[in-house]
Amino acid sequence: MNLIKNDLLLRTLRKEKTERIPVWFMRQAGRYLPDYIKLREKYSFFERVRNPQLAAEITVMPVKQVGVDAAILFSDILVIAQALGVDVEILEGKGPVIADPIRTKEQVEKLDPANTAEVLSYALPTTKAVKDALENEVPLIGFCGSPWTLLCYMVEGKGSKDFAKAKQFCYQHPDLAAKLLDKITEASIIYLNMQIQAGVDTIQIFDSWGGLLSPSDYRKFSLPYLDKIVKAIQPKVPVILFAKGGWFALAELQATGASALGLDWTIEPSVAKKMTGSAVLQGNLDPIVLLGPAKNVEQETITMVKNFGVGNYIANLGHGVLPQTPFDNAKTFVETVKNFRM
Ligand code: 1CP
Repeated sequence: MNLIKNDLLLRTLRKEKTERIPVWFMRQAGRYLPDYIKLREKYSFFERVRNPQLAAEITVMPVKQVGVDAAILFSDILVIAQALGVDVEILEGKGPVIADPIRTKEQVEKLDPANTAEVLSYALPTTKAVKDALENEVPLIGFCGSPWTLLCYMVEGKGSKDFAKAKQFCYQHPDLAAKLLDKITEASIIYLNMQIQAGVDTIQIFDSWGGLLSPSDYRKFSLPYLDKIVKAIQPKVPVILFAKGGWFALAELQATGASALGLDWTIEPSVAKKMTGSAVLQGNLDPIVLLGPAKNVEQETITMVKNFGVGNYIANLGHGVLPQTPFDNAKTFVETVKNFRM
């Protein structure tokens, strides 16, 4: 085991004391980075993901250029759909598209988690290439989507404001939905174990569409599957659970035993603390603040870190950084956190 020089994130996840607050941000590896946008002209999205050297180069960019305290593997949550045998394309400006969405019993039965290690075999050389490129400077975060969020894309076939078709499928065929969620869970655990074997230091699970469910439906369609993944992974590396819009489930997400809970910007730090006691919290600046004037970025970031305080806290945005974010504002966000002392 090589020691990581800047291990602020890992120490915070273990609830140890740190000199300052660690900072990284969701979707930091791509999108708004000028050097990434240049690469996009030459290679398709999944070419970038499956080529270890390219994926490593993109993963390290925000560490070198923006100064974040952790790297996150360059990939996408949709690779789990591919592992199960579904064709997924990522179209420029449109996001994920599945030509043949999952809607029937026959389709669900055909999905096979047993092929995961083979379909996603590039994850091993890629993760190793990333670890080499990082030279033990900062920890590497591996990730997957939550089974519920994956179901949303696999049934809807594309991004959506309300994922009405995906939710309708769950209400009409709850048993089939449970089967699909089980298969996604199984593939996700295999994939996360591959990432851990190749050297990731921690895992974040993105339940990006968790907030579309009512609390009781969340307990049906999301929480049990997250719980299963946390129970399988948390004994090996710390798990961060991020459920966008899922503030109502914070106590239940904490009860899974995950090391940290991600927050979006719709919850006050004091309220999140009240709901979770001494949990490690991560978040939660509105990513749209980074589109505004630099002075406001600085002020809002200071207010955020003051309210969370140093200790048991990881600074982040409340959701992914937007593609139109000025590079300098991303940097101001990171530097403001790094310079902050209580
Ligand atoms: O930091 C990083 O960028 C690391 C790599 C990463 C991660 C963690 C990508 C690359 N995607 C993701 C996760 C991801 N993908 C999530 C969870 C996080 C979140 O909620 O933002 C989700 C919901 C997706 C699905 C997805 N893939 C979308 C969103 C579509 C929608 O419904 O709003 C999009 C646009 C993609 C494509 C994609 N994935 C990643 C990038 C950089 C892109 C954009 C395509 C490109 O730049 O070429």
